Amino acid sequence: CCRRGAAAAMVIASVTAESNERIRTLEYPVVDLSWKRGRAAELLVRACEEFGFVKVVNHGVPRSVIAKMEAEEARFFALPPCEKHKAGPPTPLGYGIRSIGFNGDMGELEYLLLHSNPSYISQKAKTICRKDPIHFSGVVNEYVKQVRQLACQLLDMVGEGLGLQDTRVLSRLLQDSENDSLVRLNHYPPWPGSDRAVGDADREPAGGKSRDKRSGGRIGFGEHSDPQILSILRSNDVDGLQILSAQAEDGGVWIPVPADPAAFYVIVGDALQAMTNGRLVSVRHRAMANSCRPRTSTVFFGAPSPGTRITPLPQMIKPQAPRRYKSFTWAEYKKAMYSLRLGHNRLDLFLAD
Ligand code: GA4
Repeated sequence: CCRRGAAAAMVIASVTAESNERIRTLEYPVVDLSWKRGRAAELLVRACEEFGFVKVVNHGVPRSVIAKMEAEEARFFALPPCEKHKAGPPTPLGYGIRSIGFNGDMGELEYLLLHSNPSYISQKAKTICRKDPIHFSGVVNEYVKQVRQLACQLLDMVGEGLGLQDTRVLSRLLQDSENDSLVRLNHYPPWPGSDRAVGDADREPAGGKSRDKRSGGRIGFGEHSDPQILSILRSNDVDGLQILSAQAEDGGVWIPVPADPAAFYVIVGDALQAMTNGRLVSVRHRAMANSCRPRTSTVFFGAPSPGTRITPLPQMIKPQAPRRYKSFTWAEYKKAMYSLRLGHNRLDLFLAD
């Protein structure tokens, strides 16, 4: 269900979550990109400040592009294991099953992690899809192109909403020919235990087990923030995504975000939090794998080039908002992230003195 928040006029979707014999109504923001640009930009910024997350509808990515991508993903995950392993191991890119990263994190999923560079995808397609590599790379490259455009549009709106002098400063990072953006195809197999209620459950310790302590729900991909600038996620019609509310007063509540295959979900990453000097927050999120049906999700992670310096934008530093983060390159941040567990608050390592 949807309502317009009275004071904020931010469109909020609410979801009723049942856990521990309590029923709660939890909310997350929605922005319709067919609204007037200025208004949408203002609300987008508010959503990224308050939640670090927003669902976007009327996004303009053609349905045919999405459908072809979904079909290729289904085809890939249906391959025999030996064929899928030809794309792996994930070091860090490639095909992975259960194991996430290099430090012992585990999930209930299999995935294909690719660089978003078109020539990388075309090369990789030859190992992934020997029968028709050109078709595979054509479909993935077109999807990535469309979703990157969406990410750039959203970043320009963020630039406008923040009142930056150069509104394109963020989107240019994703358009750099050396940008380090990734695309991730996830497949969460069904859980024969049928659908379970997983609402505002206890927080899992960083890099924790694959069960949620309070709800008993099965965690597909554990709690973490995305390291990049902006992530654009889409899933099939199976629920699973949960975001951790950023409001300190509720002690961190998991908000289940119902699946909507017609929408994209936007996740603020650590690099954008750093560049906005903490004004936009990188949201902690996770994926549950509780459904009796398989869940698939596709995520574009928009990142700058390795040599780009991530530093709070001068306009974001004010007497009432002193500099919060050191300056670091994307390559330095990646080095730190791969040396740490999934759930680590890695941006804290870069706090200004
Ligand atoms: C989380 C966001 C993206 O899925 C990802 C992940 C990456 C990986 O799977 O290789 C990481 C994780 C993610 C952050 C910490 C490190 C690296 C697994 C992990 C334990 C592709 C990314 O960029 O960072």
